[in-house]
Amino acid sequence: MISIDSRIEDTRMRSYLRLYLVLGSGNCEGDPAAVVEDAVRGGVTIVQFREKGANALKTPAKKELAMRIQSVCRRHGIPFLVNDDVELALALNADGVHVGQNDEQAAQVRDRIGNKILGVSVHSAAEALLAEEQGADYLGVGPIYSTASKEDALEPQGTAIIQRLTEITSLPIVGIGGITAERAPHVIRAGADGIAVISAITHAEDRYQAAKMLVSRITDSITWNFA
Ligand code: 3NM
Repeated sequence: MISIDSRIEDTRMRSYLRLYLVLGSGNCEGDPAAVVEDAVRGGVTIVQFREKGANALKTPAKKELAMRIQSVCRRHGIPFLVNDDVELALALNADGVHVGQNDEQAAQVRDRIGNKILGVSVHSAAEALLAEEQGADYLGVGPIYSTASKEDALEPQGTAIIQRLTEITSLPIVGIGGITAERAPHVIRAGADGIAVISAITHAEDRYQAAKMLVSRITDSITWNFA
């Protein structure tokens, strides 16, 4: 468990967002906990358990998988977040919750989770400002590029949305949707603190190497930013 006595500090949140792995059983051929292990060894800095889709596991199997993923995260000292399911996050004492626009209202989730990390998916300036007001710790912004990993994904917005949001909010931002090692530098240079991926890691032949490559592209872009 990440120790959060008060709301997470901005710089710590930004560093956690560097390489964000989102996954559930539907994204992985094998055991998702093994995918997480490889990915975290390769440099993933935060994990979100997102169990969605027609064949999504239901508790108790869902909870059992979440616990195994959480235990990998704890062993490596990185935050473990649960998508949408506040009940599950509280039952497991997860480090946080991520909600979308169609999930429970961010303000209500904030009330329920106290100082745990709260991430909110936003797609516009108005949604970003509302999320900030309602107590979000970071914004997930997407889809930046087209994605096959989310059934109800909106139209890709490109990196311009990230730049726009950095102008109106000081919240940490992670870009999501269709991000690959090649595209990661564009997302970082637009002002994102990090990138969130599903398929770039879960569908990679070598998940450890894929994560390593993503980290290296991100790190290079950040250096380039301040050079
Ligand atoms: N949320 P991949 S896009 C989970 O736009 C998710 O909010 C999105 O998967 C959003 O890295 C997305 O394989 C899927 O494209 C990201």
